[in-house]
Formats: sequence, structure tokens, C-alpha cells
Amino acid sequence: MDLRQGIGLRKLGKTADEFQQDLLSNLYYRRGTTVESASARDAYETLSLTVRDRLAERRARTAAAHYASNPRWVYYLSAEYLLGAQLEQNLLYSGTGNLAAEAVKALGFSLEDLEDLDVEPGLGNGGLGRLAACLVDSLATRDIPAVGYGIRYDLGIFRQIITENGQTELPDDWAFQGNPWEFPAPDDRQTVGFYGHTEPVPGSPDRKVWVPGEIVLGEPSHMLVPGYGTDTVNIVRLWSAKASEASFDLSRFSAGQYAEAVQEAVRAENISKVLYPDDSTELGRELRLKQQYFLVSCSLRDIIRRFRLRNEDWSEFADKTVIQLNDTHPTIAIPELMRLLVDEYELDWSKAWEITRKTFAYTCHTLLPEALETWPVRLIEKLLPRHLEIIYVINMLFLREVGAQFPGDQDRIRRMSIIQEEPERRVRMAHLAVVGTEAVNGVAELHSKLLRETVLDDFADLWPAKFQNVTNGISPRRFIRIANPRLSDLITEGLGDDSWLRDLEKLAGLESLIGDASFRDRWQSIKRANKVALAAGDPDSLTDVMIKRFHEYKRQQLKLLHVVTLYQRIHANPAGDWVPRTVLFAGKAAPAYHAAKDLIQLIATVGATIAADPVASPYLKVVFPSNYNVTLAEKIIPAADLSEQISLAGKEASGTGNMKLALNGAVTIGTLDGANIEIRARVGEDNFFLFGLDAYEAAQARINGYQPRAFYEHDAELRAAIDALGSGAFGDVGHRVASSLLGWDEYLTLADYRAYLDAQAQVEEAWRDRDRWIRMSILNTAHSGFFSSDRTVADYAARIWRVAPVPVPHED
Ligand code: TH1
Repeated sequence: MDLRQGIGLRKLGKTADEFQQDLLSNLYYRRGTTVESASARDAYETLSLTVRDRLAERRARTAAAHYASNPRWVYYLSAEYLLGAQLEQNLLYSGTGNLAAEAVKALGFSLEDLEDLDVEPGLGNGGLGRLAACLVDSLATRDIPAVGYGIRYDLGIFRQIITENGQTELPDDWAFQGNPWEFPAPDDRQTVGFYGHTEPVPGSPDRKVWVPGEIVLGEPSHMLVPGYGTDTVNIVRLWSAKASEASFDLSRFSAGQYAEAVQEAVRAENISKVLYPDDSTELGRELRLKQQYFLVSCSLRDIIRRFRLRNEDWSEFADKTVIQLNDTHPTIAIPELMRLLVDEYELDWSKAWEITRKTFAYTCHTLLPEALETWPVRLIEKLLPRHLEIIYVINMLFLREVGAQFPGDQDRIRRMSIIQEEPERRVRMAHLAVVGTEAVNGVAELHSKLLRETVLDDFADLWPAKFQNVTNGISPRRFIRIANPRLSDLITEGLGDDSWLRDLEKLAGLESLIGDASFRDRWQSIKRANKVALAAGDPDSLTDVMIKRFHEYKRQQLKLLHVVTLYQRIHANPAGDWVPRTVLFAGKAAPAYHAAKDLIQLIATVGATIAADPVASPYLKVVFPSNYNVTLAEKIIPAADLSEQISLAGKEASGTGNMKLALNGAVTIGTLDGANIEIRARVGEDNFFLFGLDAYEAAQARINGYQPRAFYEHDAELRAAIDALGSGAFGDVGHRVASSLLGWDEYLTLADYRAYLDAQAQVEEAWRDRDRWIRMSILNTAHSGFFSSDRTVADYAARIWRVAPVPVPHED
């Protein structure tokens, strides 16, 4: 039998009876248990395998179609993936939700019970990791041959517990009970070198031999990434570090030195032990650089192995391969590909450089100076000696090009060099990423513009065509269909079918339903039902949501000042006609980011004070659920009325929570920052509460010598709020937060306070006119279609990757 003619599989069951039989067979043969003794865990594992089988069958057909067409591939390299829970998504994408519900019922369980056992792999920090997950979803949905490469951290982002003492972190051993969604592939393991030295190759001046001092194995496993409404199933391939046999020291073990015997093996396996819990901050630790090189080395070898399955000639490599770098974290891939091509495959430097530059593209996700990675030259020299040599050659040739374009402009050469000289010599990874790629993009219009005008201005002068914008997006399947089934059903009914889930601009059709009073009523009842389900506060109150990582630039402190002012106003006039509000905060702070952790603690303490206060608590409630993650976001977002997007303009590259909330009918209060600008342009100025300085005004305020005290002194309400925080009633944290605001206030919180409170007054006015509010809510959903990650992927495919879809033939 020719297995490539069709994939030669027995058909999986399509009816309820057949699905049931498949489930039973998995229960007996793969789980090794029986109906009588099946626990919920057994049922969960068995159901997951049964659903996975359906996707695996599509996967086999996808691989056959891809093999036959030998297409141009997209490889997405990312240190983080926040994939979210898998069961519900895979039920939806395989179309087996109803069959599954029936089948597990017969076993004595409900689907909801089993979904509660489905742990999300927390292999990322926030927006950057979740973006990677949305993009791989949309790549499959758009039938683009793609693999996402990442690291399989044993411990994901920490589990967070919030108390009045602030945030406590616990390890997240997410795969402790196993993970039914992944396929280990130990036979595709790779060998990764570190440390050591290089030796010249006589007669080949460009080549070197690298003799590593440490060897670590990379073992892959993959998870299936199905497309929605298509037969394509792509994969994400995640690498685990494993010690080689040689690293176990048998002689020490025999001598009773047990700890010493395994010490080298432990060191090797530590590489993929834990995700660094830092978001938008740089952390120059050796282990982090090891993780980056580990990901890159394993993935590039795998990419080359896959290329060579169907191709022989290196001159085709860049035509068949595009590698997208998700921020600078995988940028060491540029010198690594040069090393492989020049040292191992013996290509000329210039040929190798042409291939390398054409193969890579770079997405930058930030403007914050502290998030722009640089690595000490000494560290790279020690850990990756050959790569440093290659970086030096790349830099020399690059600076020669700059010198030719701008003769005598020494200052420009110093600014653009890949090597920073002062105060210590460091490698600027963003410069390396720009020099070694064909395209560079920011993640929202404003961000891409500021990249060209500020941090990368010299590069934009040199290569204007290289710089692009690709505005971020979100998966409508996960962030409305799965998160908000009630609203999704209403939309499907209103639009006549569910094709909007693959073509989100169709939501614009909701605008014509806005005049229908019963549609508006149902819209409102659904929002209320979602609030009841969330159970975070009075479902009739204004649910005011700020969910994101804690960072000073995002300005949770501004929201806190608003809460304190509301509290004080209610106290000053208990009989006033107050709009009841539930303010919901959720988010994690990096464990070493003390100012952010202070804010968490202060918010929790202020919240408890308000809850204990009989005057204010009927109108104002602060809730702070623990452990914000994708699963919790999916519960909060459908219940939100107001979306807080209040970063200092020019600091939030894009934001993606802003898109998820607008899509679910929350109205935004926000600054002219990141993708907020594009959201406002689409949903309309009347359906967005704008306030605050713009990015240019903010930069100018800093230059003009911003004085937070002046705002404090001139605004009695602001003064009262800060004084309350610093009064001692909230302990040392209150003092620290108040004095940091008055002392320096890096993110101009006080400058935007009054404008923010005025905008909040407009929010309350709109909320009191319930019909107006519902119309605003519907218009937000109706005009969020642009923010589908399917559109984002289409943009990358057309303008950066130049790839075409490869459809997978459908089989009934
Ligand atoms: C985030 C940005 O802060 C956010 O605005 C954007 O929407 C998101 O990326 C997706 O584009 C970033 N996350 C990180 C994480 C690290 C370093 C830099 C950034 S920027 C570790």
C-alpha cells in the first residue's frame, strides 16, 4: 500500500455511538482502566485522547499535503507561548463538542467537570506569549504551512496568590499529572553546545571549528494546532533540555558522592526548568542566554533537517524558509545560521549572509529602554565564543556599509554599531536583529512609527523599506466563541450564520441590528448573565476591568487614585446619587519588581478597607482574583463593561487585552497609546472615552522638567487621595507608593489624573443612559473585526513572509 496515496487510516467514528466506542477503546487500551473504576481524571485523559485522535488524523493529511507541495514554510521562533486550555478549543475545532458531552455523560461525568481538569500550559508571561498562540492559531486557520518553535518549561509562569500582604508566588508544575495534548518525539533530539573555544581551519579564513565545553540534548515534543473551519493542523514544537548520558558521573556515584554525581546533569536540565517571569524588562542572566541559544540551536537544526527532506540546494533555502523572530529573544539565530552555513556546510561567507538575511524577519514588541536586550560581550565570549566572532564580522561589514553611505559620520557609526562600548562592551540584540533580517515590524501603527522616529531612527534612514507595521490581533475563536458562548450565539443568530468566526469583519453587520430593541435587550441580558457567572460583584453595577501585567508604565496606580477619590467622594456625600461600580484588577508582577508588587498589595489593602466600610461598600467594590492567566481572562472579559487601557502614551507597544475587551462589548477608557488609537478610529470617537497626554506631549513634558508636586498642590482631590495613601493607614506600602508618585512619577500619573477623572465622569453619564451604553457596547463589537489575528497573519503573509496557503483536501 502506498501510504502517501491518502493516509490509509481506518475512519474515526462520526456518530455518537461510534464516538462512544472510540472513547471506550481509549479507556481500555491507552488509559488501561475500566468503566467501573474510571475516575474523573481517567475520563479527562481518555476524552482528550479521543479528541486528539481526530486532530491527529487531520495532522497526517496536512503533513501529506505539505510534503507533496514542498511549500515555503513559516517558522515562528518564540521564547514564550501562552496557549490556554486545550480541551475546549480542540472540541470546538474538531467539531466533536456534542458527541463528547454525550459520551462522557454515559461515563458519569459532565464536560464542565472534565474541562476543570484541563490545565493551561503557562509557558509565557503576557501579551507577547499570547500573541504567539493567536498567530499559530490563525496560521493554521489560513492554511499556511508553519511550525511554532518554543521551550517546554517544566515550570511555567508562577501561580499567584493575592492576600492583603500582596502577591505570593508558587511554582507552576503544570504537567505534574501528565499532558494528554503533546507527542514526545525523542528521535528528533538535537545536540547543543556551550562554552569551549574555537580553532582555525587551515586554508579557510572564514571558517572555524567550535569545540564546545558542554553538551546538552534538546528533546522535542509537539502539540497540535488545528485551524478553524479547515483541515489544516500545524504544530508547535517545544524543546526540553536533557542531560547526555556522559554527564552522569558513575564513579562519583559509586564513591557515595550522590549530589556531585548528578550535578552536571542537573545543570544541563535546568536550561528548560523554568520560565523567566519577566515581562517587558530585561534580565541579563547567563541561564536566560542559555535558554535563548538552546531554543535557537535545536530549532535551526530541525528546520534544516526538514528542508533537506525535500531539497538539496542551499540556494533554495531562503525561498523555502522564513523565520520570524518574536522580539530579540531568539536573535542569536542570526549568527547561529551563519555558523551552520559557513563552518558546518562550508558555504562562502557572502553566500551565507545573503541566505541568512533573506531568511529572517524581526518583530519588535517594545520601546521601553529597559526591555531592549543587550548582552555583555564577555558573557557571549564565554558561552558562545564562535558566535561572538561571527557577530564581530557581521558588525565590521555592516559598519563599512554605513561608513560608505555616511562618510565621516563617526557618531552615527557609534550609535548604530551592534557593539555598545560604554559603560561596558555589550551586544545590542535589536541592532543585530535589524541588520540580519529582511523585514522589521512594530506591532501597532503608533509603535511602528515611534520605532522609526526614535530607537531605530538611524536604521530607518539607512533602510526605509525594511520597516513595516503589522498591527497585532487576537483569535476570535478563543476570545469570543469559547470565552463568551452566549454572545457568540446571539451574534450568529443576528448575522444568520457563524461565518464571522473566520471572517471577523462580518461583525459590522451587527450595526443594522442596533435599532432592534429586543436585540439590544438580549445583548444587555447576556452581559448581565456573564457577570452573574463571574460572581465578582453586583451584576447591575458598572464592571470596570483592569487586567494585565503589573507595570508602572501601564499605570495601575492611576486607577488606584481614581478608586481612592471615588471612596472619598462617597464619604463626603453618602446620600449622593452614585453609580455603583465593581473595579476588578487582575494581573501578576515580576517577583523582583518591588514597585509593582507594592501596588498589588496596596490595591488589595485599599479594597479590603472599602469592603469593610458600610458607607462606601454599597457603591464601590474592589475585587482582585488571584492568578490571572488565559483561563481566568476568558471568564472576566465577557463580563466587562469598561476596559481600562490607561498606559502613558508612547509606552504600550500595542496591547491585546484592549482588543479582547472591545470585541466582547466593553467600552474602552484609554489614552492615545498602542492599538487603542486604532480601536478608537474603528469603533468611533463617540464610543471610546479618550483622555490624557499624547506620546509627543508626554515626551515633551519630561524634557520640560515635569514636576509631579505641582499637580499635587493644584488639585485638592488629587492631594487628598495621595495623602490618604501616604497617611500611614495603609502602612509602608502606602508611603512608598505616595512618595514615588510625588518624588519622580516616571510615567506622569499625576499629569493625567484630572483628565482621567473627567473621562470617568463621562463614563458614568453614559452608563446612566442605559440605552446609549448598550449601543456603544454593540458598536464596539461590531467594529472590532479588524483585530482578528487572521487579519494579522494575512498581513504578515502578504507583506513580510510572501507565503501562500496550501489547502488540505477534505475527507469525509
Ligand atoms: C508586549 C507589549 O508590552 C505589548 O504592548 C504587546 O501587545 C505584546 O508584547 C504583543 O506584541 C511585550 N511583552 C514583552 C515581553 C518581554 C520583553 C518585551 C516585551 S514587549 C519578555
